[in-house]
Amino acid sequence: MSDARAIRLDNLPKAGFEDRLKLAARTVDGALAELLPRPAKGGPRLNEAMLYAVLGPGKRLRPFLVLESAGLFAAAPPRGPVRVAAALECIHAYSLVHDDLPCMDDDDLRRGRPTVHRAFDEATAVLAGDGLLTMAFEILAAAETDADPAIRCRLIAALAQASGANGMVGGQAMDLAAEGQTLDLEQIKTLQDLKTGALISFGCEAGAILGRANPDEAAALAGYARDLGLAFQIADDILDTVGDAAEVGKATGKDADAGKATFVSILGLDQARIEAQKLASSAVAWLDRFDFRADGLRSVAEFVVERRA
Ligand code: GRG
Repeated sequence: MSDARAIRLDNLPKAGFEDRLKLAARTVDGALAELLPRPAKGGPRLNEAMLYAVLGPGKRLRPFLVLESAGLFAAAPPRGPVRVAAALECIHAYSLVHDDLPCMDDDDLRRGRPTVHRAFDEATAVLAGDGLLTMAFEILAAAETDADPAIRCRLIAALAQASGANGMVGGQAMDLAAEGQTLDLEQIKTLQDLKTGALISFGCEAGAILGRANPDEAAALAGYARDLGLAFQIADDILDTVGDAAEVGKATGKDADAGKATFVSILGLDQARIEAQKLASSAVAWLDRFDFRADGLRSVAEFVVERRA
């Protein structure tokens, strides 16, 4: 987006945002606690590991995007957005569990607590991730998500695209393949667009699908999500460089130690901060067509670049 469309973030309404995010987190956690099988037929250990992974103390940013995007449209069904938000958090939680495994990032700490394979064991962590991944689609497929089967199919297809080989899983594969390689800015953008951006985009796309958005509204939300996802990832790289591990809740500096190119290593810290702010402003500008009901989405853009965890 051009700079002309960018607006000043500090003019945006802030009041109530953090409470709104917390309320969304509580609502989605409540839904997740109800939706997860208890006990799973696979036994209590698998069940406990799934709950440990999905109800860990995260921000619930992606569920928030679903709820706020759907909230723009009167046509969204009453229970659908919470269920879709829960399904999206299942996918996100599974990706973190698998990303932390010894065969991937081999991390001991996630969300300020031992990773799932440390708290349980490696096989249980793999299965808990698999269980959450598949649970997400079970949630979307149920009639309670939306009475219209065509809407449910669109949600399932969109989440499969966002999380699969052409989305998050593809981004993770590119990331693994990039170890020891020198990536340029465009290559990093493509990688991160898939690895992190695809799920963030699904959050807004799902709101548009549930809300029966028209093509212009859907395109505006897609533009917002694209810029927001990139701003989020740059902020994540900044946190990985300057963040405090205790506050961030996971090990920091691992990418730099592994010689991986990041937005910070390519742009430098100051320019990375400027780019993140620019993208957040640009994300907000996409929301011009929406009224005050988009204030939650506007505030998220600021939150994403200013967050410390
Ligand atoms: C293993 C299939 C597979 C995919 C892994 C998402 C991902 C791909 C790996 C996570 C690694 C990582 C730290 C990516 C940076 C962006 C990111 C997803 C950060 C964590 O998301 P937050 O900050 O976490 O929203 P919380 O804990 O708040 O939910």
